[in-house]
Amino acid sequence: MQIQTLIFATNNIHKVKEIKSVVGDSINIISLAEAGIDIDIPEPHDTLIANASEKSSVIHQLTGQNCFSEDTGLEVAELNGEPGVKSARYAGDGRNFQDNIDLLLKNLSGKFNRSAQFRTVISLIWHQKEYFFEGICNGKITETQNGLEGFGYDPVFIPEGSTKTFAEMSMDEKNCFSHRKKAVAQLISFLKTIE
Ligand code: ITT
Repeated sequence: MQIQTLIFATNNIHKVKEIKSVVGDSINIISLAEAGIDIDIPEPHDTLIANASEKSSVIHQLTGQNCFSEDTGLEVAELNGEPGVKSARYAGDGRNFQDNIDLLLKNLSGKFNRSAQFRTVISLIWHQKEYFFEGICNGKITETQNGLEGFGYDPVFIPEGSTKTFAEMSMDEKNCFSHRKKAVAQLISFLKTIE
């Protein structure tokens, strides 16, 4: 079986680690840093799919290589789907994980419905054609933050079927529930079908 190589159009090292842990040896994933590409990829759109598409297109135009990107949002029911596509910059352009968590807990303070979902959209550009894959993880937002693993909103998100936040889990445990893992599993299956 031939191992496929894909550039992963992200500057988020946590995403790179998680996705490499899911694909193992099945795909050769090259991060932007490993490809020597130093670029701040814009995310100007108001949907995950459009932003994912923008990121993969920018890197495809730059390199001409097969590549993929993903855009992820935390969608909270009581906040009408916010922070959603604005998850990285919820509390401002500083993109600070702790500030984002603090604002989220403040906006949910006193709210009974804590339901939320993480949603990941992958845009794959494979031999000039674009394909999309989606993964969703349902769960709830905690009252206080717990755990030190992971990144972003992990300390305040408990996936359905667990009593721990993502930040209290190892990467392998998070992968049992994760939105990103579900989307990547589809990407892997797709690449297997077209070999
Ligand atoms: P790239 O665009 O370079 O891929 P980014 O961090 O800007 O990296 P996103 O716009 O997709 O990526 O991320 C939105 C934010 O959502 C991210 O910065 C985290 O704060 C949060 N986030 C994404 N995935 C997460 C996860 O699995 N666990 C916790 N928070 C997550």
